[in-house]
Amino acid sequence: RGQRAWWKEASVYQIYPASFKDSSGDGLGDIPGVIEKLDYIKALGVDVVWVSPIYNSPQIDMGYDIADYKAIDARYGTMEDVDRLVSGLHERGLKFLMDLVVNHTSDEHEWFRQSRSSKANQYRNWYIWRKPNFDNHGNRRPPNNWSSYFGGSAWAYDEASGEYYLHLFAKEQPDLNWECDAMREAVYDVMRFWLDKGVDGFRMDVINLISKDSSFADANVTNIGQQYHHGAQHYANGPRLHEYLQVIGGIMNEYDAFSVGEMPWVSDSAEILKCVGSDRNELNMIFNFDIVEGIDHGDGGKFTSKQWEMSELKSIVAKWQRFMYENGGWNALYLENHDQGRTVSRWGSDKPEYRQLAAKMFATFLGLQSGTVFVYQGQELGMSNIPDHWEMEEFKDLETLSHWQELCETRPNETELKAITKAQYHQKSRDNARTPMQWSPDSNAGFSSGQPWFRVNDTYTECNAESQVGVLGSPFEHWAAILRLRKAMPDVFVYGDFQMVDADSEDVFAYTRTFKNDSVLVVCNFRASTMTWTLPSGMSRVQPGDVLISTYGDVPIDRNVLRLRPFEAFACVQ
Ligand code: TEU
Repeated sequence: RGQRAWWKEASVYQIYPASFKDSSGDGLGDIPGVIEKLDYIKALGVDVVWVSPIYNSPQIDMGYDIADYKAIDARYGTMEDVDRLVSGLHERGLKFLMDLVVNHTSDEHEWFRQSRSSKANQYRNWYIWRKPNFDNHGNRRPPNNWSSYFGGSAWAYDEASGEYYLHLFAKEQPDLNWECDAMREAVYDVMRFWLDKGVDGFRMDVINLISKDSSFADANVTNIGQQYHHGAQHYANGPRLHEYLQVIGGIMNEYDAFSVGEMPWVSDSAEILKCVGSDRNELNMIFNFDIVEGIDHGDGGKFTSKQWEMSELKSIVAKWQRFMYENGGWNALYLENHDQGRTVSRWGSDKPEYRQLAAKMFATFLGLQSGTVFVYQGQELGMSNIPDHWEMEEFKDLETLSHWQELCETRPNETELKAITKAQYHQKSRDNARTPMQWSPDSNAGFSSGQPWFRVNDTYTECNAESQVGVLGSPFEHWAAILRLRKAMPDVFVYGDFQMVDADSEDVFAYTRTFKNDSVLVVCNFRASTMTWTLPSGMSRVQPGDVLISTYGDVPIDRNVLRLRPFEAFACVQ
């Protein structure tokens, strides 16, 4: 089923450049720092490296606000550094993905400066400008009730021209107007510029938001009492998305390049299949948000709590594993990135006695599914969330800080709510993923010889690369073994079928991967305690010689009943 392709067999490592490795001593990671660590990345066994944005940017949203698509931010290095990075990767047989943010630019991009300069400017139409509304009292109001992801209205008023521009994210991130032919050509030109330079593909930021419904109708009122509402129904997978993606797909095909699109706020599988179906020529794969925004976001949004349920996780995983297999699409597998809390803290345990076990269990759970595996820097070490005792002043992320500010302004005296919300930040704030990479037990975790831009997680003396690389049983070596296993058995682990086993268990996540007569059983104990698990009837008993990988080094066999130790996981041939 489905054609074979190099990108289906590949694994990707994501680098957040600010926090990866600082070579200059200014406290901020940089491109030469990435180059220093290429052998480390190679040793992990990935095939592709994706680096979060390194373009010239005022860094309002850590580079997801681009001021010049063809220039490198001096804080990260130079264009020559990028050339050296690309050749260093290629020499090692690795590919390079740029992070392309083309739903919006920075408000400091020349296109926006021009656009805002006058209504008559030829760039005016490159962004989305609308006249104000006025209420019954003659007060000026935004053109509609859409909220910005970072709080407040999605529209910002521009005094000079008396109009509003749209920004689905920060007001310093104006949305590009994809209805404008010249603007689209400029974006395609940017893509060609990088592909001509030798980059191997793109991770495309919020690519499903580029086509807005041109009526700009109000969003449904979802939060009674609130002024602004989530308008995704009017712009997530909007009317012309596929037309644009087919042009993008055409360019990617010319270069045999790789694409992964980030797609928040869409769940309709038929619609997603249109983006990734093998006959569609749009994108290779997408990141969906079903797990990371589904299982533990409360009704009141990301920073309200919801106890995650195994049954929900299972139904999400089974749905996408089956769906893509049956319909010729492809999954991007991820649990972490620069926007998410760390897996061990969020869904496992980061207690010292469990952290490594949980990290290895999640590696097994994710890494043996069907899809292209994405590993986020530090995930391979089992890095954890920022410690509970860190106070608000340690947080730096725009999303968290705007949420906190709004809370302090609107509910200043609700101490209990504030405490609950802070606990939520410690679970899900994007900052959890953005602490410096922990290279060694030396000062600043070996990340920088200067003062790091972000405080180093207290765990660095125990949790660091130096103590894991080459050490049997470490999370790093376990991840490397998982990635090797995929390479050694591509029929089963890349192209094989997925079937859930014992879907009713609340504690154990088990599945099989099968290709023709070959079948492998994967068993993961998600709990920090010993669990008894009975092999379903019809499955052959687990034999030591059949075990392909295990997190404890041996397997807990007692006929067909297994006593799974805390966070134990293994895979064995059936
Ligand atoms: O993220 C898009 C996005 O939807 C995120 O805001 C996400 O929902 C949230 O952070 C996770 O819960 C992308 C980038 O990954 C993010 O870093 C940028 O801030 C955003 O686009 C705007 O470019």
